[in-house]
Amino acid sequence: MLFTRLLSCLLLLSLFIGSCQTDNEIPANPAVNLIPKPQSVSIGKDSFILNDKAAVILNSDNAELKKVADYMVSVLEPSTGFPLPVSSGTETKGGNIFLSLNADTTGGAEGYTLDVTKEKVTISASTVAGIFNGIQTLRQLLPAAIETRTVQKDISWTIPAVSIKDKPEYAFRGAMLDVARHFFDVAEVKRYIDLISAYKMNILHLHLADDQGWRIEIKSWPKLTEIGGSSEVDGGKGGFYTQEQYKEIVQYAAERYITIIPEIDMPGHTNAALASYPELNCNDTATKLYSGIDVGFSTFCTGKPITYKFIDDVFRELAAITPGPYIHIGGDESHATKKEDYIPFVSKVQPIVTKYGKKVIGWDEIALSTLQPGTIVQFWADEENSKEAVRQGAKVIMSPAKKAYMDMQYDSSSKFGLHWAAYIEVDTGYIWDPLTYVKGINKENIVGVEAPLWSETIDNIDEVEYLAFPRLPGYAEIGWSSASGRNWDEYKVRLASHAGRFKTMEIDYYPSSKVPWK
Ligand code: TNX
Repeated sequence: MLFTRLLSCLLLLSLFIGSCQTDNEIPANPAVNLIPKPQSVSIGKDSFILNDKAAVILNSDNAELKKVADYMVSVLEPSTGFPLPVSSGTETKGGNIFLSLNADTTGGAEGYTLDVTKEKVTISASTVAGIFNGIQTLRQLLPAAIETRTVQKDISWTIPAVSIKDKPEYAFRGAMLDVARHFFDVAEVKRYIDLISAYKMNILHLHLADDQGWRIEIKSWPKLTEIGGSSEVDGGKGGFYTQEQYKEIVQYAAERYITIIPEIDMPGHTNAALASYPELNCNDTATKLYSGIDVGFSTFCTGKPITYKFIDDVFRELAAITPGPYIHIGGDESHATKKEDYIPFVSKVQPIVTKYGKKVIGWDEIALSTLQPGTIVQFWADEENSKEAVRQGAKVIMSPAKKAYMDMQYDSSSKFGLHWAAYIEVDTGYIWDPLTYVKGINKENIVGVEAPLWSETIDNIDEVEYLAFPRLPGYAEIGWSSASGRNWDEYKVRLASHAGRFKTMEIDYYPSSKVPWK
């Protein structure tokens, strides 16, 4: 069997250059199957074979570049077993991977070029973030087995000759994880960071507080986690991140060029805080912990000074451990807050955030209030609110629930998920353009795209993966690739070819019948 396979492989080799895989995992040239689709790809004739002699050569002794090289080795080493020593110098010898910082800024803050010839692999960019993105592309050019975490003996680590120039359409390409309805621990969040970074997303928004749980240690208000952190949907034990653990997540994300956006939702979605501190309630009585999935029943007491002292303490502590530029104040579905209280509340909270050096993000309802310059509105449901935000000069993050909510069921038979906004099959999730989705919200108004994942129905990382995959690569592509190059019939074939990667990465994806899996 092996002999005939090798023979046919040799025969094929004389027809066109491919790799002699003993497992037939890469039927097509992986360069045509990249997700997100690069700006330009030109495919050459030869291929590069990575072997145990390969080294990683940096063109400068920039410490950040060295870190990214070490990251690349940590991705490539476990499956290949190759040592891939990293050094810097002017060496140009064949057989190696070259990571080069250059002065060509046409790729912007995140673009890169990737050149693979028979002799060598070169990733160049003017920023280390660009090099990091090039490494994600390189992963996808290798056989899917590159993602296994044990040494694979019989694989030829072939990379097709290719010349790629690439840069993103949007600077903001995000995913959101609701760690409040169900808690996900540090290891689970790191796993999610690894998965989203493989598709070049650069934002992870963590929904850290809601009715069912408060998930971040606030040292000046310790009962938030002591009491508010102890519950979750369906009566589970909940959990929370200490500030040290949160910093560890932030650091892990930063090493993958991902910015963490922390959200403390208010004035509604606050039962966990209201259960922890009686004084935050208008009647000075703590509420009971909540483990259901209703929304819109809780509110801070917007008329009390202690409420703003509380918010100030929370955002002061959160800003101090959040290097990223944003803090998300929620603001959605505050049905228990009177409109005449909601509007001044949002006006009072924005300057608290900016006082600590952060930009405000809020769900689209906050546009009912006067937005401070620099505040960003996240469109999820109400087009009028979002257009009002634009009228006020705000920029918008596009997260339309009918398209981008990964907690929506694929169809009525989906094991997990809700369906209040829509059923979102993989094609439905892919076929939309942030630029045309809401008339009157145009390119100059949009910072980017985010796909939220609410966790009422999921409580471990496998269930996260079932809802996020295979939709998430599509959202990553909508954020990264130009709309003119996107079309479902072409994309679905590329997506199908990623099944091997999903499997070796042990992603529990939903095998949608819309995708022609091989
Ligand atoms: C609406 S989206 C919500 C969340 C729920 C979600 C469930 C948004 C800003 N609010 O509180 O978890 O629906 O799909």
